[in-house]
Amino acid sequence: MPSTNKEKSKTAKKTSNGSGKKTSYLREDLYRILNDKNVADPKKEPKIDKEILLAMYRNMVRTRLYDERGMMLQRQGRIGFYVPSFGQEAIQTGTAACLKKEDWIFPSYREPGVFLYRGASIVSMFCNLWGNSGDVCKGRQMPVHYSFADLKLFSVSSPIATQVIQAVGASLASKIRKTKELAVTYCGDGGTSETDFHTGLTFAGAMKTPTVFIVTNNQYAISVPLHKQTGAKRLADKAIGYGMPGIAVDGNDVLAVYSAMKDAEKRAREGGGPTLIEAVTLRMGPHSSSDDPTRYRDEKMYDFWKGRDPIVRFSDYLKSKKLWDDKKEKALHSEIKEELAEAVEKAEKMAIPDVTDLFSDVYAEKTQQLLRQEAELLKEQELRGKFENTSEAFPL
Ligand SMILES: Cc1ncc(C[n+]2csc(CCOP(=O)(O)OP(=O)(O)O)c2C)c(N)n1
Ligand SMILES: [Mg+2]
Repeated sequence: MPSTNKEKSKTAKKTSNGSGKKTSYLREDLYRILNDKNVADPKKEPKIDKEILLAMYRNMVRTRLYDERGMMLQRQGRIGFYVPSFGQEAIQTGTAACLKKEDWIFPSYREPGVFLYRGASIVSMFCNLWGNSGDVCKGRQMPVHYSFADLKLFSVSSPIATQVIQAVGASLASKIRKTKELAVTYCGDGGTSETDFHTGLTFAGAMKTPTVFIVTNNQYAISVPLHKQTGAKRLADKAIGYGMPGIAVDGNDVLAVYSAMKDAEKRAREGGGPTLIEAVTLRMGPHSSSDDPTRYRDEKMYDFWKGRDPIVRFSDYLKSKKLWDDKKEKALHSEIKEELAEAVEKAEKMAIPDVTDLFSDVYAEKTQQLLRQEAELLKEQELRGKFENTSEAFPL
């Protein structure tokens, strides 16, 4: 079982060296199961059914290919905006794989893999990117702001860390109702500087709510590097101040992420209260399709993390267990690419939302003011002709 900072609180050592050896950008305090050669430590290796291992691998590849498709659609000018999660597939999959369908998920905007693992419709996710009539939110949300109430996947919202307090509220409700459902929430390293993060963890610690806080430390908040974000050496150490266990894991080692999450999930489910998991990785893509990371990122650090691709590492592990091979890899890629192509074709064909959808779902019954505004807009449409989608550029 991974030990938390209750038992151990090592700070990160400076990892660079001037000996001519390749510089390591990996903190030494991280919980790891796969070593540098991608071999699992037999003492720590979690017991995971073969079907689950393969489902996890599939989800990581599916997430990567979904992200690639999202970026490509944006570059082709077919959608306005995209936020990729390149390099963060192990964090999303390793945590999602530990949850029950009754559990609540409050994601950030960089967790498409959590939606996919949970079974969200890929067509519906693409419809959100187009903001068309097939989108759950009928085009009233930003792209990548997915929302699946039936899967207990709370709507993504852009203001950083707002989901943290929402998750604590949901898990407090579950504690009061004695349902054994837990709530998991994701935020970034930048998110830990937000008031909502502090408020959420204060309440969770004091009320011992069944919440798991996943902090994806991808070392940047847009262009702001971690050392300018906080004076803390380890984000996992923030847990101490709120009276909960915290653990820092190698976010590119899906087995380590899974083990830390299993431990947190068990604690929450059995009434032991919340846990903070800091999953350390590097954001391998741009912040969003509007960003150019080459203007600010440390290229040596980038190259280092490129050599630690979580998908390659997991595939090496699965190959060593005789569960995977190159033929299966090829088949998986073509199957997923076909699935994505079909989903894109379906989603792109959907009509734009009806203009009256601007006024629906606000209240159970439209107020006088909404009715008046709706009538005005319809009159305008009569005069000018049907409104069309003219959003070619996205400002963010
Ligand atoms: C409250 C708030 N402040 C600022 C922003 C602008 N903003 C959008 S993303 C972002 C960076 C967040 O970084 P991090 O939490 O590390 O998550 P990451 O993008 O790395 O996944 C900022 C500052 C915002 N959306 N909300
Ligand atoms: Mg970040």
